[in-house]
Amino acid sequence: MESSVHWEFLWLCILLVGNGVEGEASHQTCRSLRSFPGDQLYKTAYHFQPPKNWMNDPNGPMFYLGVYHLFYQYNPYGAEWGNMVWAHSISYDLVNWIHLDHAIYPTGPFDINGCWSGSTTILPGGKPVILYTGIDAKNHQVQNLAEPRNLTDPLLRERVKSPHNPLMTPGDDIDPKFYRDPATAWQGPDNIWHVIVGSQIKGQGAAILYRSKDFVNWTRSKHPLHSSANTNMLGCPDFYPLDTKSSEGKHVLKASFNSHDYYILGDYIARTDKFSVTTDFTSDLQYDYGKFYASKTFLDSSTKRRILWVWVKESDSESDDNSKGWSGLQSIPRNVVLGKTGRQLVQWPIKEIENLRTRNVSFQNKKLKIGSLLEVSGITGSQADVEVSFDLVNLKEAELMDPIWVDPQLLCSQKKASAQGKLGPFGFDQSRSSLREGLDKTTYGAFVDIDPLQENISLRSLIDHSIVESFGGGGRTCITARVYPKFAYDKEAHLYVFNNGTQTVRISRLNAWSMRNAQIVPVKTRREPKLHKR
Ligand code: DQQ
Repeated sequence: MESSVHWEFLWLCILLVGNGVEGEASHQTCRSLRSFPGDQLYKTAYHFQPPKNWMNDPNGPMFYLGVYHLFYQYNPYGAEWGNMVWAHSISYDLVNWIHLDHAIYPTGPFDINGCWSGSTTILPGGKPVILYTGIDAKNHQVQNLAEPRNLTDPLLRERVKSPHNPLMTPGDDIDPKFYRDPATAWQGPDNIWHVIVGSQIKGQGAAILYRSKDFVNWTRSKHPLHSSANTNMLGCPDFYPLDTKSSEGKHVLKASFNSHDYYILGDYIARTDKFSVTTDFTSDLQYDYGKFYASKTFLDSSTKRRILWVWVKESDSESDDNSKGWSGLQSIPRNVVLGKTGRQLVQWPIKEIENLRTRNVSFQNKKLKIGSLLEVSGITGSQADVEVSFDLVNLKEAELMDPIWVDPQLLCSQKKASAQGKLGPFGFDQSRSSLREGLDKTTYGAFVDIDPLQENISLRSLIDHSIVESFGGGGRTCITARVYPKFAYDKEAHLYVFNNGTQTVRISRLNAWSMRNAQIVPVKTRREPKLHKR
């Protein structure tokens, strides 16, 4: 963190529903306590969710013949993980979705125990092919290929699996439990295909590199593209260039481990097949410092955007999920670019989501005195898009960074939003709106690399019933949280801006919108495939 001022001193807060509000309202909301229809209360209105059951990783997202495709890990039989298939949905705008029949499900010895995560590669000429992990008859992880049956169908409703499956199997030095999640492949200047597969070898995370002339016969390279003592199983690797017109130069390598998605930036030289980095995976560089795992990007060829999808898991218990009948959702797709400093990525919700904005409230230049709490009324607090920026009236008063404050998450969990600093605090406090017992109420925290002498401090939050996705400093730092309000839901949800510091701050601008529902509907195109519950 090299900016001159750090956010932990800026004790400004925009807060979704205060705990006091919930407590005071308790005697008026007995109705909700008697029958607690969590399945409906917490279901999102404009985030992607299947109609029921368990969902996890996004798989093989792509744009094909004018249609966006999202596949995802899905359990057709219940709200807990298991029986993995690739479910399939399509969209024309990345906001409204149509669910189709499952795309990939167990059919042969190479995937009979499950079809796990993988990626799409668009071959020259435009054919989208899928590499995915199959759990074979011996419960080993192997890599398989599936191709569309009919390339003229923009919905790509049917696939054929390669007669050569499995194409890749773990070598003697690889534990078959740690060998999965093939990334999108890329072609070198010599036309050779390259792909990485996530693994753990001798206790270190490894992005194993394979090469192929024909996408069917793959040879393992002597050295992984990257290995790391900082990770265990290097899950769901993603490797992509930051220049959308080149397959060389500055690249991102993302790995999922310890429940978070970490990335490193480095230079990839195609001629030597070397990815050189100056640092390894550390907690400093994460896509998101909240609930966010197993993400996957794709290049949207229609707009040349790199788009990021991610699984946002629940923070409630397994029995809550079973009574809700569902678990897991996808973040709003985010556009990812390299930030101006070149040191980190910047993410922003795709602009199409703004089409759902409706009733608007906005104001400018409002002073927030010490201890004040300002309600943003006139919009739906439980389903909103809020942008706010703050101007520090008296920056000279900011506290200096204490060198022992190296872990922002620890700092935020110790201080909480109500602890009075000089300028601050700033952030959402998930526990305030989730008073129910048995929830994971981790307080998230992260630094934001900004210079408040040069720019205002900004925060955008997408609020959708049980999820809050927040983007600080124009997307330099992101935190996603799940919330399960016991009282403050639907019309009872209120939105406040507050200042718990000892200095006045100014809201330079606030713009908030209620959000309409996205249309997410099932369409049955053919009969449900026969699945064998395990
Ligand atoms: N989920 C998949 C695996 C992947 C994990 C199985 C990450 O392929 O490593 O559902 O959440």
